[in-house]
Amino acid sequence: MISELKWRYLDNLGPVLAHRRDRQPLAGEAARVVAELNRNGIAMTSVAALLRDPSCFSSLETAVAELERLAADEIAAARQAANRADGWKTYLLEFLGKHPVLDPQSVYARFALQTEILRIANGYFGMRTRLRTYNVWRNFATKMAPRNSQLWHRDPEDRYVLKGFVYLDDVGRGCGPITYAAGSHPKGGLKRAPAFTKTAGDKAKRSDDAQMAAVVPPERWIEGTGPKGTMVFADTRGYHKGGQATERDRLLYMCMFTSRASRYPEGFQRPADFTVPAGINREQISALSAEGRELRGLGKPNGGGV
Ligand SMILES: O=C(O)CCC(=O)C(=O)O
Repeated sequence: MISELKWRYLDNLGPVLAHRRDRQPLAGEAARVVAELNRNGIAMTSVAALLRDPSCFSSLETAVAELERLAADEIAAARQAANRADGWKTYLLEFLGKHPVLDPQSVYARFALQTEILRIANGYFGMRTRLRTYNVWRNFATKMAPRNSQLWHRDPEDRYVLKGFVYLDDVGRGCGPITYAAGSHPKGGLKRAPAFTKTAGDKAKRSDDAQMAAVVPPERWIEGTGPKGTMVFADTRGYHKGGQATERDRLLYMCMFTSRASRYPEGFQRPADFTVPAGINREQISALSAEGRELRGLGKPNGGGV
């Protein structure tokens, strides 16, 4: 409890006050998503239900199709390597590289900074959040036993870590949907941690299904299956696993938000001459701020688009 108070009111006081000063009440689908996140740590919605303007999703689909066309050889090679057990997440290809260059004009940044998404992130945290990374993932279908992030784990980057996943193709059970132990997020008050196995070279504690089931029964596991356009928001400080595609690849866009106080380096490469684009609002400026400092810029009143 003390660390929650310290995190919120010492380490993040500025973002908390800015959020309280400027926030507009959440309504409709965004309000439902935040309520469900608060309750379970995961919430599902869709582009059609959440976004006022679906055009950014169409632009995302177009951009990803072009990436796939340009990287066809790399994808084929990565698919060949996906069954190798001797590497880190060989089942996953990150289209924008491990550390994408932060480009606020790109569709990948614009998607994450859409008003509805940022309001969900800020509403869940109760403060202005920072966008820490984005990427496009292709999880290759393999026949191997679960490993790395396919086993239950919690993400380390902050006290709350909000990831948004947007499905660029249908995700059924055989595509390795994210699976979440409802109520295991920091707001859920789970009392017991599961037993785990440590693997050489991996800092995370990872649990198999039996170990997880001893703490959160499988009836409380939420599987993020859904058609193209499904959006999943999850506080990945709660226990989750995913990406173990067995029948068909999974293709999705992901973005991640933390508080300003996260001690982890951001996932981006931030260009030395990075500047805030004109015409964005204050929540978006905060989300694009670098570690340890706020970007300067008056910004438009919240609610403007990117
Ligand atoms: O691939 C998934 O569904 C889960 C991803 C994951 O474990 C993570 O982002 O921490």
